[in-house]
Amino acid sequence: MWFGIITLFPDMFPTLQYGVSGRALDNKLVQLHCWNPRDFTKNIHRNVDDRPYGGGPGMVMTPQPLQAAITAAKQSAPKRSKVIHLSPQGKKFDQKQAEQTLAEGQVILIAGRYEGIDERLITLEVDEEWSIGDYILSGGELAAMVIVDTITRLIPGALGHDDSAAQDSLSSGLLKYPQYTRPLRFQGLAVPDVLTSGHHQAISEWRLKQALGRTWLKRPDILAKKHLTDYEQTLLTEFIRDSRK
Ligand code: 4G3
Repeated sequence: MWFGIITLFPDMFPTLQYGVSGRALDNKLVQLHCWNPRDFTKNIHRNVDDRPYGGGPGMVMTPQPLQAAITAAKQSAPKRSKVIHLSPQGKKFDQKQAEQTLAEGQVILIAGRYEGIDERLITLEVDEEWSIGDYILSGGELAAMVIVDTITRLIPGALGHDDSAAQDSLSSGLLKYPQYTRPLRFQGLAVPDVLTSGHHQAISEWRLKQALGRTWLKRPDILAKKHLTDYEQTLLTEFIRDSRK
């Protein structure tokens, strides 16, 4: 997977050198390249921003250095690459979008600063706008890192064990079941007996029931969109009945 990042702060991205994403970078499963618009300025002061026409607070990123940085990124991309602007106005980034982008193999992410970027740059160069959630960041870099991390952990072999990302929460369309490790009792609380029974089918069934039940309790919006098999519906009905006694 190839990521091109357009950012005034490329030094923020070594944060991805930790954990799963760090190993994926080391193993060349992921390539991450930054282009800094400041390196593409045509003015002697290397300015990348200016005052908004019409007045108002703050500064706006000027289009020329951004366009030149995007052109350089496109030339270095392995294939024709979608250009994404990270913005609170964008379409919500989710697990499905992550899977689709992994299938495409490359993406260019624009991380804006200040009050935003000149609208004409968006018109000319941006294919889509994505948001990681309904809140405002000081810049698009943290949003870009969230997206890189989410896509990276879907790459086959990126998780350092044979566990498939397909088993993760949300890939199944459900929240994760509860997890336990040693000790068997902690502060008076026991591990559910079924998990120490050695009965693998019973464990799988319990976990699916918990995943369905938690999703019903905490994210009914997710459950409403998901088709349940007869078996899943039966387990959920049992969970709901058990939760009422
Ligand atoms: C506006 C993304 C804001 C224009 C970016 C950059 C939140 C998100 C910014 C612009 C951001 C998000 C930077 N804040 N929710 N701030 O994904 O070009």
